[in-house]
Amino acid sequence: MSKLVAIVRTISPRMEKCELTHLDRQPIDVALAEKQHEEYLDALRRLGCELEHAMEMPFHPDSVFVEDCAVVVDELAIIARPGAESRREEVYSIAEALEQFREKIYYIESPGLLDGGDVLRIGKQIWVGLSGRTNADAVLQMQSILKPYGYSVDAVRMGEGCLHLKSAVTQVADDLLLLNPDWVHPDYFPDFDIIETDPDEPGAANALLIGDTVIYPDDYPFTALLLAEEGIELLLVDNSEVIKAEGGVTCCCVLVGVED
Ligand code: CIR
Repeated sequence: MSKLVAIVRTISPRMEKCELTHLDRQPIDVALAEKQHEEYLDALRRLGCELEHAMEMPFHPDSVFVEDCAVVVDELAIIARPGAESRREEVYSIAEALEQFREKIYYIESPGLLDGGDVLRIGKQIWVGLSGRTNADAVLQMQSILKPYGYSVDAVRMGEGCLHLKSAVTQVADDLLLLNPDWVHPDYFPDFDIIETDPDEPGAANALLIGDTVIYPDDYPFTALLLAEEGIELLLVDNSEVIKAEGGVTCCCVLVGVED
């Protein structure tokens, strides 16, 4: 039997001081963010995840975005080296949380820069976005770590205005991707069918597939409708405060498959 563990972390009371790259700063209601985060954790539990809480980092505004700290595959974990200097310290407590689940833990080393949000993995295929946070050196390091285990690792160029690869494209069913064509070219993913986000909802490509269900923000109703029309089962969450911090639904957990 295998189970899915979701490594998560609480919202920092300083979340309104978060890094912002493409969005204007708007006031963040931290109490509302905490309530929405609880609902998100409930959604993870409802889909069968066991939660593992990483050490709280209240002085790190972006510390809830644990996805950026690590990339986990069945055989090993890779600890990222976040592109934003303010976020570099966040990774160590995630590495600590991962030690109980993976024997082999690798670290992206300088001059490599990698945010986990730039890594899309589907089976043995891995794509790494060359963003403002992730560089080609990190892609080379990922390749040398992962190729011996049979993974392909391909670099992806992205359009202006896109923070991470998974802001631009995520998996929503076995052979189906949700993708914003202004931010990433569909030709990178020849083996997959594509649903394009609604043109009025550029941030709408970030969805979190667990089993056959997609955790999805109710903040993008037009794209949600497109997904529902495709027959995709949606578990809608209100994600307004995380979105103001330039985050999405994938970024608040690290999913780890674990054999019982
Ligand atoms: C940042 O700019 O690093 C945070 N404010 C948002 C990070 C979101 N992470 C993600 O999408 N993987």
